Amino acid sequence: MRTDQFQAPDYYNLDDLLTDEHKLIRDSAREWIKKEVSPIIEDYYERAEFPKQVIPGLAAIGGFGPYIPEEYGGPGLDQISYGLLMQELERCDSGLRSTSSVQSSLVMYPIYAYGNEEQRKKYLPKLATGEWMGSFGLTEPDHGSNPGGMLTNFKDMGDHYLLNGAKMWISNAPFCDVAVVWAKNEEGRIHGLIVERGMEGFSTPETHGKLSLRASATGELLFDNVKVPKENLLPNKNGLGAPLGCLDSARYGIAWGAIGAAMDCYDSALRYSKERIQFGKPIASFQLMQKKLAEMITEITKAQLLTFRLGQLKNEGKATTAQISMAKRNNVAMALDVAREARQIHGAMGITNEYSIMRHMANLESVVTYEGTHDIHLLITGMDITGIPAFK
Ligand code: TGC
Ligand code: FAD
Repeated sequence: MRTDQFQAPDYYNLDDLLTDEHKLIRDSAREWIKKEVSPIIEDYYERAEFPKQVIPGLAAIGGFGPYIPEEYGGPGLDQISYGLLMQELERCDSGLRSTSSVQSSLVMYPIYAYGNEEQRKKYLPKLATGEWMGSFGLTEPDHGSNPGGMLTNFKDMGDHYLLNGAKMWISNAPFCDVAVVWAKNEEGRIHGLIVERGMEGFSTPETHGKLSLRASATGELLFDNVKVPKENLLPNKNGLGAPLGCLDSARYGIAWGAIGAAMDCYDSALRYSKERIQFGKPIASFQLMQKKLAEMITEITKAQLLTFRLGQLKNEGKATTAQISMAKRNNVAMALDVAREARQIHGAMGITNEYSIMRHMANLESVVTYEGTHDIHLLITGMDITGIPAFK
């Protein structure tokens, strides 16, 4: 079993900008991961299985709804704490962060922000402890980057809604207890519905054959004349802006998370390069190796500063969709570059599961696609700076 020797790079003393509470939250998460998750993650990744036994621990470190107020069972933390938690989780594995992101930003957030008091009280406390796990159904087989074209629909049957359609590529779907599902009403307006496992006609088949994000369960959400009680409709926001608002929160978490994956790759590469001897010297003594390491730490540091500032804006309620989009795109692309360079530094060892590099690299291929592809985020920045949407 591999020992987790991770030491976090902090080239610009970012720690000085964190509060004692931030550091406590981050360090507790790091300690829990080293003890409970790092020793098992490679095994679960190889088996293509999510390690469900980590759910209570994830809840205990505040990994489910970090910023949800205490009155609904959340820890009521600020946005920088949320970001630091995502950084630590993805430092271990993007799939671990995904499980937390989906539960927090894509299930708890819409229930908190768009739900009524009964819905908040019914669902949020159980989601915060992990007693219930949730999923978020936006993407469909024929509508990924263009969710506004979705076909999933519901009809008003008087005393209930009748839901039909299919969602695909849904994280946590195979074991979710509840799903926040986006569907069109008879006028074509998008609404969020809470669908519960056990409702007749609702099934969640698992998607197999993934070569990325293997320690996260992905599946479909299928609705065949599902009777959804009327009280399960999220009443306080509708239209495409409702699911996109949830994505703002999840993309923000990914911006932090991707830095964690990059930090792990860099830390491993730095250590390996000082230990590995070729031509009678540590490979870290070669100029080309130092160029790689110097560029890696520079890009990580730039991403850390960008994201910390974004966290301040988010705490002040001022972060825009376009600012969040830029950080998601930049940091994931940065992490992929860092992972590829780190893989080279490890030579042949880099392709084995003795190191986390190849797993991070494969995971990041999902992260660069989900929550808006790299190119969709370029177009979001393009639209923001020119005022001209170029999606269609
Ligand atoms: P567009 O016409 O631009 O916008 C429709 C309406 O939505 C409003 N809006 C937003 N509102 C709140 N928050 C945001 N972030 C918003 N972005 C847009 C917009 O103002 C408009 O409102 P209104 O009142 O004028 O109608 O929409 P479009 O159809 O042209 O599409 C734009 C586009 C392509 C940027 C968008 O649809 C998009 O972001 N596509 C990417 C899809 C995506 O990211 N899917 C993610 C699925 S979930 C997932 O991947 C989970 S992965 C698991 C994990 O997180 O770990
Ligand atoms: P497409 O939209 O078909 O895109 C294919 C290519 O075309 C991309 O390169 C894209 O950038 C490009 N493209 C598309 N439109 C344009 C354009 N206008 N201009 C230029 N280029 C364009 N979704 C959920 O709802 N919930 C989840 O929990 C969830 N979890 C996921 C987990 C994993 C592991 C993965 C891989 C995906 C998950 N998704 C989830 C789906 C994810 O959000 C979509 O895969 C993503 O939005 C892209 O959609 P698509 O795969 O259909 O690609």
